[in-house]
Amino acid sequence: MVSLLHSLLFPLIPFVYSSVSSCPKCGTMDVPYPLSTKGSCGNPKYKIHCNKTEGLEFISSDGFHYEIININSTANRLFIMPPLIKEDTCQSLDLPVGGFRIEDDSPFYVSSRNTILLLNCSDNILLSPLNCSSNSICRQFEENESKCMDLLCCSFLKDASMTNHRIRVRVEGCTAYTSVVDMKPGAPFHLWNFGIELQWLSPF
Ligand SMILES: *[C@@H]1O[C@H](CO)[C@@H](O)[C@H](O)[C@H]1NC(C)=O
Ligand SMILES: *[C@@H]1O[C@H](CO)[C@@H](O)[C@H](O)[C@H]1NC(C)=O
Ligand SMILES: *[C@@H]1O[C@H](CO)[C@@H](O)[C@H](O)[C@H]1NC(C)=O
Ligand SMILES: *[C@@H]1O[C@H](CO)[C@@H](O)[C@H](O)[C@H]1NC(C)=O
Ligand SMILES: CC(=O)N[C@H]1CO[C@H](CO)[C@@H](O)[C@@H]1O
Repeated sequence: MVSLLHSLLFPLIPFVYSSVSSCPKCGTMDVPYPLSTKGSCGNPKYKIHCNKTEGLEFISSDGFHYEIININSTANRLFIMPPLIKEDTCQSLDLPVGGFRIEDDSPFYVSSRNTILLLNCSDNILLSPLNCSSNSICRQFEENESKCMDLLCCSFLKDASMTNHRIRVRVEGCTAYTSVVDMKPGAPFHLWNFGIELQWLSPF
């Protein structure tokens, strides 16, 4: 009986295995299931990009590449680098595509642990639930990022009350942004955990 079972199951194993297998490492980084760097592994809905020289990258729905800093597959989270701010300006490199955006039907979303700092804002955005006061934490960032100094800035927690599929920047709105994960009130600047934390829904 055991050997009959074995002979029945054995030919199936390679097939079953390949349909749920995780992808090979990208450089030194593991690519845990369901993340997928190519069609033959992972789950295709969880596509990320392996650039052999740059490492793992998350690609937004506008085609902008964000470096993946680390992945926690237990918590279904990945942590990406906010876009750089263009030299001598206060403009995020992804400003031309309107900032960070993922499709509404994507299993990835911006987690509610991100505090977003919007920089170089114009006054017409003051109505929203943003903290643009002179003691907003974005002021501390400005002081450490001189290109954005003395321009209007705002901060907010990306919580459940707003869309978790985009961080918007635009000319005549705010032209740059960054994000701090798990911001503790009063934490000194050098302890801020800069990055955008994305979470993914399990594939079942
Ligand atoms: C890897 O990234 C570099 C620098 O951004 C780019 O020039 C190159 O085309 C990328 N390669 C792949 C395979 O994506
Ligand atoms: C992954 O996330 C879980 C849950 O938040 C946490 O307990 C664990 O320490 C994290 N693992 C790593 C390697 O950070
Ligand atoms: C701030 O934004 C305005 C457009 O809203 C832009 O013209 C200006 O160059 C930006 N400032 C900097 C320092 O990038
Ligand atoms: C803005 O943030 C600062 C610093 O966290 C806080 O002291 C202040 O009460 C906030 N203001 C508003 C209007 O939320
Ligand atoms: C590295 C750096 O520039 N740190 C500065 C950040 O801003 C605070 C004030 O909010 C300064 O005290 C730090 O020196």
